[in-house]
Amino acid sequence: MSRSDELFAQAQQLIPGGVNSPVRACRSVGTSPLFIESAKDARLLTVDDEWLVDYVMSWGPMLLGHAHPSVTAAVVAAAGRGTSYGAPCTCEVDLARAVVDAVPSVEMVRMVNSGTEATMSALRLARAVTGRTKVVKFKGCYHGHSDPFLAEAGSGLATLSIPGTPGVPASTVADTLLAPYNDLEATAELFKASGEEIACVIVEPMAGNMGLILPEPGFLEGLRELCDKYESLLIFDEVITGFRLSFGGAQGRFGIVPDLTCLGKIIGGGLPVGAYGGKRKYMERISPCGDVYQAGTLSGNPLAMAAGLATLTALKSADYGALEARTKALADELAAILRGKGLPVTLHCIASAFTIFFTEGPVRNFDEAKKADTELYARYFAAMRKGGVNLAPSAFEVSFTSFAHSGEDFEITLEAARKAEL
Ligand code: KE4
Repeated sequence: MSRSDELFAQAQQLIPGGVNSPVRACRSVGTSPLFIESAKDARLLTVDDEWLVDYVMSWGPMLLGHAHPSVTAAVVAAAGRGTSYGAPCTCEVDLARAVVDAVPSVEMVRMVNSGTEATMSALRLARAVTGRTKVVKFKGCYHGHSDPFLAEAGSGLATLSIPGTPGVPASTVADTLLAPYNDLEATAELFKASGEEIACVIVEPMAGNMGLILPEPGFLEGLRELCDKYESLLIFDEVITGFRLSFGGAQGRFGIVPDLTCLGKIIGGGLPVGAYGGKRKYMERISPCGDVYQAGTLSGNPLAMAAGLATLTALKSADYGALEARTKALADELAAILRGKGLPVTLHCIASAFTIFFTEGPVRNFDEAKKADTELYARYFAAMRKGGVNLAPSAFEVSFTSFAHSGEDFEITLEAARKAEL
């Protein structure tokens, strides 16, 4: 029995499913997780002394690569000054300023501890600002695990949501309206029926939780116009795309300005950080300067702020264009190798992110993404792991590169794909 398997057996006695977040259990690809001893650059070292080229990258945060020297040094130095004060510290101001300077829509920002907290808080703020309760989200988009977002399309009318999990009351998702991603017509229908009650639209400006799906031309612009017309707020969930699609996130790349923005992952440099921000007139409604309550014991934690600031400081001078070109070349070659095996492949790629869907496509929304062959993905996952490559243990996630991925890493990846018997 491997050390990973020993640890997983112990973990399953103590932690639900043996993991602290479900996807890490690797159930959808029919295997067990590998336990990690350490990570450096684009590589993970397992507890069984195996190196893997990593494309999960902690599900997005590690755009600089693992154990980046400036991030590690910042965290170590911060730790020596104490791990939490329960009072403001300089680094909170510095990271807030870095976010405000980088993200076009953000004039003020509140730090929280996860993407879930960020979107949960942004929804509360939008409801307070508009005095309305309904929220529009898109099927297949994931905004964290707070109740209002755990809604699925009910039978009959697409707009009738039902809870996506036990424990969420039907009343909680009664105000959650659903439309297919990239479907502006269906979204306009929701506004036509309930526009006066819609507090906000929340959208991943690049969908990253049903595999990578890009907004079709006019989709985001159309959401902006609908929100303006009905005086609802447009919330960009940039937990994945923030500082990844460009230093200004998806909004910086696509030129669409939302009213509120949710951030996470990269802005913590691997430590627990989320944030929500936007126009000053909205953010000043947040307690204690406003009447909308939101709080957190470890929000703005000095170590997390130090990691985030070191990360954004390094990214500010990073060559996003070069990484995009390298990522596209890798993804194109991977897709060509897999197509060369006679497999149906739809490749979506932007910046340092890509998804290979095992279907002919097109893949414009969740229903089309679900046509992908998940059993084939599981075989691909296993073959790549055997070849020393760590992919997301789900067909509906994104592969992330980083500024630390080397040519050798990419060659190991392509060789694993060439050898894969699928
Ligand atoms: P967290 O609460 O997990 O920090 O963030 C929630 C969240 C919000 N918005 C978007 C667009 C997200 O992608 C996420 C979380 N992403 C998943 C993977 N795609 C996290 C992985 C996990 O749940 O373990």
